[in-house]
Amino acid sequence: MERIVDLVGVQMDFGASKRGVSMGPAAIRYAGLSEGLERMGFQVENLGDIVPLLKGDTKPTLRNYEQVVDVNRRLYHTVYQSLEQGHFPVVLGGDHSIAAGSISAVSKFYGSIGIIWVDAHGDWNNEESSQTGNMHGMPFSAVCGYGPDCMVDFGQGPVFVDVAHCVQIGGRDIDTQERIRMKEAGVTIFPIDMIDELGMAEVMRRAMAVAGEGTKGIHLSFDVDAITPEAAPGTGTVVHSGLTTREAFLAVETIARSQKLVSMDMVEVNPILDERNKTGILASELVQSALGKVVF
Ligand code: 5AB
Ligand code: MN
Ligand code: MN
Ligand code: MN
Repeated sequence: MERIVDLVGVQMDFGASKRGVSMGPAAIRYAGLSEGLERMGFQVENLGDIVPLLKGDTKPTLRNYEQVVDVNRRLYHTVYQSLEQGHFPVVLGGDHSIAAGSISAVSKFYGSIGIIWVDAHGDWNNEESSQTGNMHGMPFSAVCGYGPDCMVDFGQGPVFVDVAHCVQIGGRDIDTQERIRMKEAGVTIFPIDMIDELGMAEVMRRAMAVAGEGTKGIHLSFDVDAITPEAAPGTGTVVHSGLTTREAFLAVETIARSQKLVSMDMVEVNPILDERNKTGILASELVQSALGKVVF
């Protein structure tokens, strides 16, 4: 039976300070994602893009929260329906605030999932700990029940993800309060220096055990700023000395081989800051590899 991949873009940049990441879905599509997935033997259903409201309420601690919450609610329903149909949802961002809606749906559908969060950042702030009020710095905390609840509670009775099955990979720019909150919650963290020491292969073996054992599936949330800026310049919050492209591919290839992946987000591609769609192409290839594209 042919597996069906649902591609859903989210033209969201209200969760970030810089504009332009809303054009990420177009850039990843332009790089040939559908065609690549079809060559791999998938049937691809293009669900189009979710477009945010033009105006909405805001507050200093949760910037543009009305638009962010509204988009996450709509994305929640889209991803939930995709899973109900037995499809594999791939969410293209857009800023990372959208992971709140996508993961909420996956968690509600399966009851028990693991999360692998590949990112230079922790995304573990809430309205009290955040220094910026930018909601793309909060989704990981939100889906685990550490707030802000407005990002994940759409009246569906949210199922929070158990932190015991959550892994952060590639972290190297974590806020002070955020670090304390992540440690207290008990997230398994493989920051960049630990990847240097252990090598990505060993990190992924450990990550798969944490996220995969005792769960019904794994959700991958991949922020392209995890990758070093020389290779992935097209993103709003670059941090020096990140993952090499091969480390990034090894991570997603390992996840693919486990056959435990049930959904994913590919986010934070900003075409305005990119060089000839380098980051868009990389994002498109990483999605294909996460879905099992083989090197040889
Ligand atoms: B991204 C920062 N920690 O909370 C904050 O790009 C940055 O989705 C968040 O990982 C970066 O605003 C969010 C300073
Ligand atoms: Mn992020
Ligand atoms: Mn990031
Ligand atoms: Mn970013």
